[in-house]
Amino acid sequence: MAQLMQQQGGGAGAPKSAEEMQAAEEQREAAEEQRRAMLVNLMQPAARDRLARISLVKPDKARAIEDMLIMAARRGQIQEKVSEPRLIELLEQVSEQTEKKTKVTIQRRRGALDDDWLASFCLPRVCARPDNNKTPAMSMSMLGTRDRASDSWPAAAAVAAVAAAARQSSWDYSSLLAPQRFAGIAFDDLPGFTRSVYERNYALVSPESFVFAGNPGWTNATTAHIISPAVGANFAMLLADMKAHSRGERPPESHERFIFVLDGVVEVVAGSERVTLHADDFAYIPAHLKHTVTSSNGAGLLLFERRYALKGTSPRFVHGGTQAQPVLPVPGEVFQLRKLLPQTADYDFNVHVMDFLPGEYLNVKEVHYNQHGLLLLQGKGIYRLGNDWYPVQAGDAIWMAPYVPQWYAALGTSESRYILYKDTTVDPLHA
Ligand code: UGY
Ligand code: MN
Repeated sequence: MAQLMQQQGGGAGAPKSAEEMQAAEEQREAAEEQRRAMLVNLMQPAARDRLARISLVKPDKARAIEDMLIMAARRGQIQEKVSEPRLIELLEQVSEQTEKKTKVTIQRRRGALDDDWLASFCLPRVCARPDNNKTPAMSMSMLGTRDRASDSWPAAAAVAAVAAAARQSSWDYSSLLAPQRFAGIAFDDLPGFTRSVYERNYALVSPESFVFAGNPGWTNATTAHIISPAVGANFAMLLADMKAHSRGERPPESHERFIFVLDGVVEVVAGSERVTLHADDFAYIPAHLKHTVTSSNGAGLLLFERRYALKGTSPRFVHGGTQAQPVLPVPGEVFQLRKLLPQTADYDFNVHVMDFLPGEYLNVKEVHYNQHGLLLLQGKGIYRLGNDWYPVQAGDAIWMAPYVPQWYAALGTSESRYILYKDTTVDPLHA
């Protein structure tokens, strides 16, 4: 032990006592253990095995990849376990970067973590999308936490492991003053923090509050009901996370259903029609029409459902692509408006898709008897609901009850798009 103390106690400062050295060793082991636990939660088993094999021959490279994954997790940029194919991509990127760096003689100094690397984990709601091309880029991975039974890693373990990793690399306060702080702060990393609010006549539900759970009408899929008649709405707004080989059955006969594809591909069979829908496509299935929604490889859906409220009318099965719908004139407003359902008296609601350039805002500070369910598909801005003003970003969902004052201004650097349920042809004298 004396020899060990001599070896390790060299350098500045008083030699460490045996107890101190033991405590330091125990701390190091605990930190390593927590790091291992975190990595287990960040990678799928096949990815872990591959990295373990790499570490046998290239321990430094494996360690660097682990550091990057931990840092990405720390920034809230990993929401799904890293798969083996994803890990292979990352390994290739590292090899390319190492190659580039060895070819260049003068190189700007970078930390252990390369920002390009982090960018590859970036979710649209965390990072700006300068390459915005009007294509909605929503995916289920940005729609927040799954239910407890799912495969997402426990936040407490992650936080503990991140803390351990930080401790291990000594006191590193550099990020407090680093330029990245201007890129946006991941508030949802703060314990207990959420932007979700529920008020008498509106709700803002941000993705960290979405709770996905099994639903008897769905096989191999989970759904999150964000709005339902339980809050006084005349409709339900839900997200469906469809895994491979999943299926959704029709809702009760009296319910009509609107499907908007956020991610992946689904097949809808409704009566004698069969259509394949991709991201940004939609379908409306009238009440009483038997149908199924299936996905072979998985998909993310937004659904609006309601009890059909009209009599003596006959809405038909409708489907299409959002971009193929004409932009409609909106006198006095600047946003681009598309309506996804026919504007006839057969439909008791419509679904609007509204695009705003940064800096554009609603001219009318609306107050009306129609109800809304909204999902912000892209961009960010400020939503006024009642007397409150909320910063909002892609992935956020909003419920607006009749007569709630509402207003939106698009901010940031990329275009904003939201999809909006709006009840129509409802007699305002009929509560
Ligand atoms: O049509 C509407 O009521 C829509 N302009 N409302 C909204 O964007 N909040
Ligand atoms: Mn409105």
